[in-house]
This record gives sequence, structure tokens and C-alpha cells, in this order.
Amino acid sequence: QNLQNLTSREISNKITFDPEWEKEAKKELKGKDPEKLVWLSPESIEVKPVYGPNDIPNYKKEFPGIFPFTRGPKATMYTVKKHTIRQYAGFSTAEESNAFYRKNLAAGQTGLSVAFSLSTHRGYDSDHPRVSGDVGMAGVAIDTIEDMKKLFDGIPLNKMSVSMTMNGAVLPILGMFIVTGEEQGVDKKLLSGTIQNDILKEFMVRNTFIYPPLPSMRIISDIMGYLSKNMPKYNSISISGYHMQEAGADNALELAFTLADGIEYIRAAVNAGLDVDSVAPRFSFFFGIGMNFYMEVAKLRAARRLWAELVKKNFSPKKERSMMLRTHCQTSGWSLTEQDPYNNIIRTTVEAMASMLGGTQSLHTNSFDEAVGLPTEFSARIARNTQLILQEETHICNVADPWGGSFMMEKLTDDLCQKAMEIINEIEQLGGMAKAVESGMPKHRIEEAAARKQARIDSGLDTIVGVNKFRLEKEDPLEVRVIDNTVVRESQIKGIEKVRAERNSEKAKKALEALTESARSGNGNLLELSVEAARARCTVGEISDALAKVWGRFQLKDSVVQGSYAGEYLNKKEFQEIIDRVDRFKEKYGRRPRILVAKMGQDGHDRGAKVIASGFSDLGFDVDVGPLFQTPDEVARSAVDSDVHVVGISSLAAGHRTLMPQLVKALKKEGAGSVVVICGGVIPIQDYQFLYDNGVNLVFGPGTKITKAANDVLDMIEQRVD
Ligand code: 2CP
Repeated sequence: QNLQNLTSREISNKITFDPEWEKEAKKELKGKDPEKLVWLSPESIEVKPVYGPNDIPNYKKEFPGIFPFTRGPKATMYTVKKHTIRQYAGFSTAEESNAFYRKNLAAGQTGLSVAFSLSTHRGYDSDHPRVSGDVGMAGVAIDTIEDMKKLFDGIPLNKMSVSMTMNGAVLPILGMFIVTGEEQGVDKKLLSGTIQNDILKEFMVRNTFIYPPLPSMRIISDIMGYLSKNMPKYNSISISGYHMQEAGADNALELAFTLADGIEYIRAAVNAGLDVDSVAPRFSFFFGIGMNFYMEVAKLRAARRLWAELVKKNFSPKKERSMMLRTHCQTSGWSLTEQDPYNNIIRTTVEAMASMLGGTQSLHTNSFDEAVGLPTEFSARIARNTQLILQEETHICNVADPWGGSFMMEKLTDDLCQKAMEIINEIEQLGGMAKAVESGMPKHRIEEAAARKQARIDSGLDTIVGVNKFRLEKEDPLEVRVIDNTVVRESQIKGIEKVRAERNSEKAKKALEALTESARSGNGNLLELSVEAARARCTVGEISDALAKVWGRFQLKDSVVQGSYAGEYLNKKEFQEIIDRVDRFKEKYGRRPRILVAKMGQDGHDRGAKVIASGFSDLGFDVDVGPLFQTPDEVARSAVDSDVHVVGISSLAAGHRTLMPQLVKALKKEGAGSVVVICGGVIPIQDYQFLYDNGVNLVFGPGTKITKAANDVLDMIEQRVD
């Protein structure tokens, strides 16, 4: 079924001004054309210096709570119910995370949102050797139902709505959540909350997939089928654009890819024999909100309108609610800077305002220290209070969609609808989002946008206060939360051993065999079987492996985007100087400097790695990009096989203290001790010396210009080669 084009609004893309205003503006500009003041946004939308009624000649009266819901899903919006303050959190063990949740709820947070350890995301138990650097670092480690019960100890699941960010190991985690409710005495009908369960974007950007795309889509249909029958208050999916924005997508790409994912999920459900009205009412969305203020507000309005119209025209639902887009938002993690970090409080406030003015249902505000580590109690308090102050003190909540009828906001909303629809149609041409993802198109577009954005920052076209303008001479280090990964891992391993010793092993074995059989035959509901396995005390790793026996574990093929960084770099002289230097290197040493850009552990956030690869490649380096999820030994092996001068590791999930020393040792063992080792990403300044002491040669924090990094790396390689 092809998507029908939206034809409800005709938009003119010609730039015109009100003649009276134009005359006055020309006077002020001493004769210059006011068109010079038009700003071309990253979405390629021309943002004019002023708007008037002629910009929205086809304006249609719209109200919140009424189709197409541009102005909000509820008629009364925050005047009756304020958005949920839902802070994403989790670290270390279930006991520690539980204590953190309880404190936050007592202090004004209104919903829970669980961050799981990357080991859990990828379906590994904490005792697996591949995850030694990951357990409990960027989220809470959950191996067994006993961990899950501790996580929600004292938190009644019939009252508290819980969001769980889980995609890869979604079956064991959701199964364990349901059984936790059961063992708390809560009927699953009463469980409320959301499971992220959005696998398509994992293959594009977030990378915590386990299985190949096709069986992953089956998991989603099975979950939707089970939830629509058994858990009417639970949102079966959180279709996420957030990670696309974090990976570099502009607002039009984020909007288009997210809605196209949503359409694909409805199709999957319908193909699995489910009725659109049994699943779509429990679809929810998740958008990132960055510093492009007006555009972010417009994005949420455009998302609701486009979704309502697309679902109506293409699936003919009977329930209004099937067309109603409800969303969570998170302020942009990427917009946070390591430099002058208290500026991040201001950035987050502005982004939180855009989310609320855009009518979000639920919101996470980032802590100011997240560019360097996990939030502390102090920074988490400020992040939460940002929302409380906006809700309680500003009176923003007293009016639903205050931007409605603004010439500018209505025009930007129209513009974004049009841009996104063009991209959605392109995806349709490719056969829908699953096919588009397979072709690599969305990933490639996002990586291009990321490389362009980095060049705009490095060359000063886009300003980041405290980074490329108004930079401080001296920075004071921030206090960061330190997690002792070894202690967490040991305590998790004890927990697993205890559960294994006490469970009925025959029952556990049967539950796992049933899962393998269902994966093989296609019969049965995988969530129902996972609930059984959770009851039988099977672990996250065992349940995941039972399915991997049939489906295997998926590996993405990767490539480097070329030309986008160079294309956007303004200061051509500065850029050319490095290219010349690289050419001289080649003349002198017979080959170009060669770098292997790699990621270790289960950290799949690869924007940094991809941008470095594109930038270095455009500067003339030979660049290899290693596959995701490597062990230090595997990276060292690839470095030797490719005979590189330098290995660059991007670390965003706090694994650097464990994994970097292991990499240096592995290189030495391979006889490649002279290879330059560099590291960048989310690394607290306090850890730099530790890394240098353990053989790392250069550490680059967030905000480093790629051109500077390239020069420093060349200095180091030349010293070594000479
Ligand atoms: C809302 N309600 C109202 C009104 N507003 N009733 C009367 N008048 C109103 N004005 C009702 C709703 O209909 C709903 O009931 C109930 O109040 C709860 O409100 P809600 O607006 O649905 O809020 P919510 O329960 O908080 O749900 C919000 C979402 C949900 C967006 C629908 O999916 C959600 O909480 N998502 C969070 C996702 C999340 O936290 N993700 C974390 C990502 P009914 O339901 O009965 O209608 S962190 C990710 C990291 C970065 C990562 O992925 O790596």
C-alpha cells in the first residue's frame, strides 16, 4: 500500500515581504535588500526576518484536542494536567537505582524512566566476558527477575507509570517487568507506562539491536499483540526521533524518519492480523529538542498534524485516538558542552520551554554535567527543578498552544510538514522504512548532516558559547559520579549464581526451549513465552541466547561519509593547510597517515566516531572504521591487520577506564606498541591523567575542533615514525 500524499495545504516557497515593511526595512538597512536577513536553517528552510498574514494564506482554524491535533492531543492540555516530569535515570545496581528513584519522586518527579546498562540492552548477563567494561556504567544492570523486583521495591506498579528504554533485549525485560507486577500483586491490566521497543531506529542510529531486522520486527508485532490483549494502559512503543537528532539529523530528517517508522510499525501490526484501532491508540513518540527554538516548537506541531493525516488517509481508523500523536521529549544531550558547563543549565531551560510550548506529554531535562559523566544528585536536582519552575512559577501551563495563529509558527509548521513529507515520499519510493533502513539511506543522510554540522561549528559559522566563542581561559573541573564497575559486576555475578542455584532448572530449561522453538517455527507469542521464562527465573542473557540460537546476532556494515565535512568548512585556508601537511607526509613516508576509528564494549553511540572518520577522511587521512561492540583484543588485531599509525577510540558510555588500558596492553602484545592511541568522547578531565599513565597518547574532550585534533595526531605520528 502506497502512502497517500498530503494535499491539504498548498505552500508557497517564494520569499516575499509585506511591501510597507519592506520599504521601512530598506530604509533601516540603508538600501540593502532585506532578503539578506533570511536565515537558511539546517533543514534548508528559509527563515524570514518577519512574517505576516500573507505567509499563511491557506490558514485553517485548528484547536487543541481536535483532528488533526496540530495544537495538542488534549483540548485542555496543561491547564488540566501538566506534562509528566519523567527523568531518565539508572546506574550501578538495582538497589542503588531504586534509592535514587525514590528520592527523586519524593522531590517532585512524577514518572519513572529506567536507563539500563548497555550489557543488559544487548542481552548479555553481567558475567559475560564481552561486557566487563559496561556493567552498570551507563544504566542499571538487570540480569534476573530478582534485580527487577529490587528496582521497583516500594514503588507500587499499579500507581506509578514506568517508561523503560529497551529495544534489543525487550522480551526478557518486559517479561520480567510484568512478572514483577505479578509478584507485587498487581494485575497486568493495571500496569501503565511505555516500552521503547523501536528497533528500526536502532539500525539507523542507536545501535543496541541484537537480532537481524526481520526477526526484530516479529518481536515488535508479538509485543503489540500481547499488550493490546492484556495491558490496555501500557504504551507498546515509543517511536523515537531523539536519537536521530543526537546522531546529527536536522528537524526535517528527524520528523520524517520517525513518522515513517511509525507507519512501518502500523503496517507490521496490520500484516500480523491486528486491527489498526487495537494498536495505534497505544503508540507513543519521542522527540529530541535542541537549540533551534522556533523550529523545535514547529516540529512537535507538524508531527501531530502529519501523523493524524497520514494515519487517517492510509489506514482508515475508526477511533480518533489512533490518529492522536502523544509524545515524550528530551532536551538535547548533544547540545551540552564540557566547556563552561553551567551554560548547560540555560540551554536545557530553553529547550525545556520549547518542549512545553510545543505541547509535549512528558519530558526529561538533562543535567548540566552530562557532557562529562553521569549526573550527580546535585545536577539531577537542578535538572528536575528546571521543569518544576517552568510548571509552577511561569504560568506557561495556563494556555494551550500559545503559538497557535502566529504567522511565523504556522508557516514554519507548514514548511516542516512539507519538507518531511518530501522525505517520507522518498522513503515510500524505496518500499517503506524497513527497506530504506536496509538500503542505508536514512543512516547516510543523518551522518552527512552530522558532518556538515561539525564543520559549521569548527569553522565558526554556528556559534556555541564557551566553545567556539567566548571561551574561558581556565576551566574548573566538575565533580562527577564515579561508578566502580568491578564492584557492580561482582555483586551482579553473585546474584546470577544465587538465582541459578535456587530455581527449578528443569522448568527454566523448558521455558528456554519453548522460546527457541517459537523463534524457529514462527508460532506462538514471544512475549507470552518470555513472561513464562521470567517466571521460571531465566536470565536476560539466557532468554536472549535462546533466540540467538536461531536468529544469530546482527552486525552492521559500516562506511565513511565523504565530502560533507569539507563542503561545509568555511575557513578554506585553515582546512587546506592540513591537507597540504598530509600530502607532505605522504611524499616523505610513502603513504598517507592511517587511522582506525573504533568503538569498544557495548557502547553503540557512534556520532562522534563517524564525524571523526568523515573529518579525517576529508583531510586526507586513510580511515578505517571498525565494527561496533569490539573487545580491546579485537581492536588491536584490526590495527595490526590494517597497519595503521593511530587507533582512535570514541567512548561515550564510561567504559574508558576499564577498556583503554586493556587496549594499550593488547597492542603491545601484538607487537604494535608504537601505534599512537587516542581517545575522545565523554571523558571527565579527572580521568585524563589516569589514561596518560596507562599509555594513552592523546585525549580529546567534547568540543575539540577536528582540524586541531588532526594536527595534534600528525605531530604524534611524525615523532613516532621518525
Ligand atoms: C493528559 N491526560 C489528561 C489530560 N492530559 N486527561 C484530561 N485532561 C488533560 N488535559 C490523561 C491522558 O489521557 C493519560 O491517560 C493520562 O492523563 C497520562 O497522561 P499522558 O499525557 O499520557 O502522560 P504519560 O502517562 O506521562 O505518557 C506520556 C507518553 C508516554 C509520551 C504517552 O509514552 C511516556 O511516558 N513516554 C516516556 C518515554 C520515555 O521516558 N522515554 C525515555 C527515553 P490515558 O493514557 O488513559 O489516556 S530516554 C532515552 C535515552 C536517551 C535513550 O533512549 O538512550
